[in-house]
Amino acid sequence: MMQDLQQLTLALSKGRIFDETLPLLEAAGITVTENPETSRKLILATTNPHLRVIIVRASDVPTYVQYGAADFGVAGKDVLIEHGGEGLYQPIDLHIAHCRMSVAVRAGFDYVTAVRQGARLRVATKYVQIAREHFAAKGVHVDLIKLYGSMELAPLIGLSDAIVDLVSTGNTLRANNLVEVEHIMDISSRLVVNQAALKLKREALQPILQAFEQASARMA
Ligand code: PRT
Ligand code: MG
Repeated sequence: MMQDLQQLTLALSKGRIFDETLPLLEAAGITVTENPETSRKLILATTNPHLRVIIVRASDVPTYVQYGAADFGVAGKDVLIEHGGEGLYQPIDLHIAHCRMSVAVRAGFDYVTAVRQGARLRVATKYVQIAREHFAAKGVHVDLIKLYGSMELAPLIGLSDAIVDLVSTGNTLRANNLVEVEHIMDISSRLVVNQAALKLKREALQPILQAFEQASARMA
């Protein structure tokens, strides 16, 4: 494929990542001229004729960037760990879309005793990589059950003893009578850049990366 060394494609997901990336783009003097919440378009123009934004699922951002279909993108640390980061250069923590990865159980479930007794714990999660590493490091034997959403339901309905999920305000856990019993890691979103684009399109990318870096340092 012939590389257009001027044209840049930025992969974002709808919702919090798009919303929280907008101020960073503004800091680089760039406005996205369409709103993904009201438009059904998946390719959005910006005020910079050399930059377009594509809208993809949050967990697909690293894949688009890895294969060079997008030159760069914004993805949560959770998504990047699960993807593995192959083919991605990760230069900047943008300090946006903050949350934490936690273990939660039904209120009243004796997690400490369950873990101490060494019985296999059933853990439902979308984040199997993170969960596997967390429990392996503790020497806790787990059966991981992969889910794609609504993890909070699993302990309530007897699918699992615990969940590994993202927590922000804690409202979702509280509403479902679950409690956080372990904090695994803090999560924020990072800029990811295709490794070939970083070399071939450095001239076009550099000013945007620099503006992102400065704007996100102010948010840290
Ligand atoms: O929604 P979809 O299935 O399309 O994909 P996604 O959930 O991966 O995307 P999105 O846009 O919801 O999340 C994108 C990124 O935002 C994630 O990869 C995280 O890095 C980050 N982020 C920050 C969060 C949250 N905060 C968050 N609170 N992602 C998800 N949540 C969910 C969480 O899973 C739980 O269900 O919100 C619920 C808990 O929120 P509280 O405020 O009730 O605690
Ligand atoms: Mg979501």
